[in-house]
Amino acid sequence: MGPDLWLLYRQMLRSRRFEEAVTDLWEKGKISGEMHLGVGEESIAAGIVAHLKDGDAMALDHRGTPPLVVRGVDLVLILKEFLGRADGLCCGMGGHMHLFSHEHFAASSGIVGSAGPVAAGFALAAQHLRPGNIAVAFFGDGAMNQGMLLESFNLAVAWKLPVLFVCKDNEWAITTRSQHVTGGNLLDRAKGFGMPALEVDGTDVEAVWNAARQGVEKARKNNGPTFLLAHCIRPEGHFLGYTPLRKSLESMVGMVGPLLRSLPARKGASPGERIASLGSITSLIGRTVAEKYSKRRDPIYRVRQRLKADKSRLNEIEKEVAKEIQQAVGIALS
Ligand SMILES: Cc1ncc(C[n+]2csc(CCOP(=O)(O)OP(=O)(O)O)c2C)c(N)n1
Repeated sequence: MGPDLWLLYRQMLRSRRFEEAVTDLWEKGKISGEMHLGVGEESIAAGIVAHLKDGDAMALDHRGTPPLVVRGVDLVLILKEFLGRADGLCCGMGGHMHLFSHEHFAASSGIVGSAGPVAAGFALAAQHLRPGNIAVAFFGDGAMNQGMLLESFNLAVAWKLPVLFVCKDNEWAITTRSQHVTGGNLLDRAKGFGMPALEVDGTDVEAVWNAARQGVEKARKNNGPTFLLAHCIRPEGHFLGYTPLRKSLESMVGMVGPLLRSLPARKGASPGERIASLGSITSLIGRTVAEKYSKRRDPIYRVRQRLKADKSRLNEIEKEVAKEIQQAVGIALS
């Protein structure tokens, strides 16, 4: 049996609209500090969380809002937390990066890579106290170079812990291209620990749902962890108001002219190296622009295209979601 795409669409849209509302509050100065959004990775949150049941746990990174929204954590409590209110989810002390919901066994942290050990701990507890329950760890490709995450892979395999390790791979860690600081390939790295590793287009919610099902079923049967590499995009850049994205784009554009003019120069790098630099700069510009403006890899657009034959049902869901978010914002601000 396949996923209920209507349900997944609703969940993804709830997350997107919620983060748009958060963006609005942040831009108005009502939310202070950095704000890392999960826009572009709603399909990963929805496709995975759809398999979770009561007693399952989630360990989240600094971009934890989509899984919390999709898991059913009270939106008003999350918003109040972001607003720094004492009646927020964590008494206004956690902000958007350090959230905890006891009811949902969910914990997030801004310490890159910590989702691994936290999920392993949740899974160890489940193994002893709630057999059949599992834990999911969500983290980025940057975290894959953190020792503690790799140590948790090792223990999860050695102790057959019921964990699904989910790497949301957008190929960047702030301003660092992951490929420049990563040896080997991530799937092989996970396999090196003796863990099954699956790769999926993380902007395709159905593909994520199918891959997650395999890992979750295996973990529930006490057959140990699975690694899921989900490729995704981050149209907003690292965090809200992330000028380096625009700035680096401007500076990259500025490099094209000099590189072109240098092609016939007799001194300096070889023509092959110059052409390669030009190629990598132009492809980086193309990809950055495409991620920001093209809908081709927008997970919400993609799933909506598959549902568009039933316009009235889409309209109904979109209206309901808009109303839910509007009401949550209204209550949180009141
Ligand atoms: C242990 C640790 N080192 C460094 C940082 C600073 N830092 C915050 S986010 C980030 C990049 C993380 O990249 P990735 O894991 O790919 O997640 P993304 O932001 O791309 O979702 C870094 C290095 C941190 N928060 N924690």
